[in-house]
Amino acid sequence: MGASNYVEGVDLAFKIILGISFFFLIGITTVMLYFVIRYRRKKHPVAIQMKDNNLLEITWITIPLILVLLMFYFGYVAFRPQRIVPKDAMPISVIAKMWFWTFEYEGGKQSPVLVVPLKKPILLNLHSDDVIHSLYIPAFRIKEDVVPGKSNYMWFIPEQLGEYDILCTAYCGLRHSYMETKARVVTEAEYQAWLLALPAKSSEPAGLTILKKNACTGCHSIDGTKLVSASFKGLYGKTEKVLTDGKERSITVDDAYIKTSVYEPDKDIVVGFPKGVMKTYKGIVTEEELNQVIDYFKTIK
Ligand code: HEC
Ligand SMILES: [Cu+2]
Repeated sequence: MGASNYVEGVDLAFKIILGISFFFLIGITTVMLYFVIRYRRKKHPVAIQMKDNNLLEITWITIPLILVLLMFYFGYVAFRPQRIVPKDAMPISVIAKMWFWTFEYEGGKQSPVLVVPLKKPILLNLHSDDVIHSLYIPAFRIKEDVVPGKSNYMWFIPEQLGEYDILCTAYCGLRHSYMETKARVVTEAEYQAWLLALPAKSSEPAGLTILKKNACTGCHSIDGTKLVSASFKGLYGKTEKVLTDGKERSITVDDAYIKTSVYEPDKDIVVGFPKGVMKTYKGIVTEEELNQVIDYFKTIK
C-alpha cells in the first residue's frame, strides 16, 4: 500500500507503459540488428520492392491499437477518481504565492505546512495570488496547476503516517526552487491537538502581511537571505552607503530614509544594488501601512 489512495493505480499505469516501452525498445533493436546483418549489401546488392501485404498491415495496426488503448485504459482508471471528490472530504485552502505555500484550515487558521489526519479524505482548494504555480506531492501521486483567477482542486486520502515533500513544479520566478514544504500525515488526535495549538491567523505582524501583500518579499527577504535586493533583517538602524545624485554618502536607516526608499526609490540608491528595479509605491502603500512596516522592521533587527 502507498502513501495515498492513488499510488496503486498510478504506479500500475506507469509500469504498464514502461513495460510496453521496454518491450518495443528491445524488440525493435533486436529486429533492426538482425536485418542489418541478414540483408546486408554484400549478400543482397539489389533492393527488392515490396507492395501490399494485407496481413502484415492489419497486424501492425491492430496490435499497437490494442496496446495504446490498454495504456489509455489504465491511465484513465487511475485518473478518473482524482476528479470525483467524496462528499465528506475535509476542505483545506491552498494559497500559492511567490515563493511559499500557505494552507488554510477550517476556522481560518493558517500554516506553511500541510498537516492532515490519516485515512480522511482531504480536499485541497487551490488559489494563486500571483502567477501560475503547480502543487506536487510525489508520494501521493498528485499534481495540479494553481492558476491565478481560476479555482482548481485536488483530493486524496492519506494512507500512511509520515512526512512527505511538497514542491512547486511550474517555474514561477527567481526563488521557484525554494518553494517547497512538507505534508505531514498524523493521527486524528494529533491533528486536532496540532490545529488547536496553531496560532490564529491575525498573529502575523501587520507589517509582514503588508510586505507579502505588495510582493516586497519577492525582492527582499526577511531572514537575511540576499535576493534581488538586501534583506529587511537587520535593516533598521543600520549604517549604509547610498548614492544620492551620483554622490556617495553614509546614512543611518531610520523612518524618513525608509519612506524615501519606498516612495522615491531612485533617490537614494544602496551601493551595490541596481537603480530602477524597485518601482515607487506612492499611492499603493499608504503612509499608515508604511508605519506598520517600519514597526515590523524594528522587530527583525
Ligand atoms: C522588483 C524588486 C523590488 C521590490 C518588489 C521591492 N523592492 Fe525595495 N529595493 C529593491 C532594490 C533593487 C533596492 C536597492 C536599490 C535602491 O536603493 O533603490 C531596494 C531598496 C529598498 C530599501 C532600501 C534598502 C536599504 O538597504 O537601504 C527599502 C527600505 C525597500 N527597498 C523597501 C521596499 C518595500 C517596503 C517594498 C514593498 C512595498 C519593496 N521594497 C519592494 C527592489 C525591490
Ligand atoms: Cu511556484
